[in-house]
Amino acid sequence: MFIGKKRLGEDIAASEITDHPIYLDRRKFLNGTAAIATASLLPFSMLNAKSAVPEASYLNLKQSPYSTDEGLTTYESVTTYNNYYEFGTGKSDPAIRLESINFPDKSKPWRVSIEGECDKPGEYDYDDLIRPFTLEERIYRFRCVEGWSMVIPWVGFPLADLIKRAQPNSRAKFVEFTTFYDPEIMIRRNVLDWPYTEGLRMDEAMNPLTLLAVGLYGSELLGQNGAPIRLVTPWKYGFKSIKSIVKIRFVESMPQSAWMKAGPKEYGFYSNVNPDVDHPRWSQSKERRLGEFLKRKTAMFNGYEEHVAHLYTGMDLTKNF
Ligand SMILES: Nc1nc2c(c(=O)[nH]1)N[C@H]1C(S)=C(S)[C@@H](COP(=O)(O)O)O[C@H]1N2
Ligand SMILES: [Mo]
Repeated sequence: MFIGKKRLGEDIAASEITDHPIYLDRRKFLNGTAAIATASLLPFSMLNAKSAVPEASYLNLKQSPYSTDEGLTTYESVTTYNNYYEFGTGKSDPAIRLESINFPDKSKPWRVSIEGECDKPGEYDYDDLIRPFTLEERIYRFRCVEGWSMVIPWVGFPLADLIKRAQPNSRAKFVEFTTFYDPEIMIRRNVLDWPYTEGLRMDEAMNPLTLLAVGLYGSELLGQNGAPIRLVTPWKYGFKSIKSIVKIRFVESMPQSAWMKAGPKEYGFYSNVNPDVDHPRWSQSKERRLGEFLKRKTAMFNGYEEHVAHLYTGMDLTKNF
């Protein structure tokens, strides 16, 4: 499905691995111990799939100037500590459940429909959808509303690139996203009104920081991280980054997200990371970076102020939370 797909440690000589442009630099070994370094030279079958990046799906990615150089959260944490409520509310539920049911099944087509107020709507097979776009690697800080944070090397392309091709018309003021939904395989808890939906204002959607991610750590997304394609908006709380997208719709009025419907006093449309605006039930001033012991101060817009503050000029961010 992807260019240059190879399985690490299976058919690549150790010398070749050392020269690999994406993985075998400091990133692969970040938080990495000698044990992991040694493991990468062992046959793939002997690896713990969770502690090593399993597959190099994307090679020679363009490195994004928007990346942070902060230390990465381990691949293991990124792929086993998740929120994906359709598959359970425990942090390890999505990884366990999605591995056991093999979701999404790559032998089945994944369709994404582009709809609403645009001149070029259409329903695309996933491969056709992403083919026109240049994939890059972007290392973003990620902050969950629950108070933990990570640093993740995403692979993706700007949502703006896709929007330009869809040619939204003048009535398109917002973009609404919808997650795949199948009650047969998803846990039918009544936490949320499924399918999961999210939305962005058009200028937020067009902002160069807004990414459609198809991978992380150079590898294809796993089900628990929202395969095959999910949204990433690094200046917003994690719940905006809707997973396993099947629909992108241009609309005139502000869409209701699944979380707004569930708790309008707790979850607003904007959900911008803001240490000064608390969640009604807890403070948002600090965060715990996964893998660290001490909490750190949360930065306004998650540290992306220079890129996004202008989007909210004149708005009362206490009311527009
Ligand atoms: N469809 C869907 N998307 C979702 C969620 C979800 O439950 N369902 N959880 C959100 C929340 S609360 C967070 S913090 C992030 C977590 O992304 P990660 O598990 O890849 O770190 O996904 C977001 N996207
Ligand atoms: Mo979250």
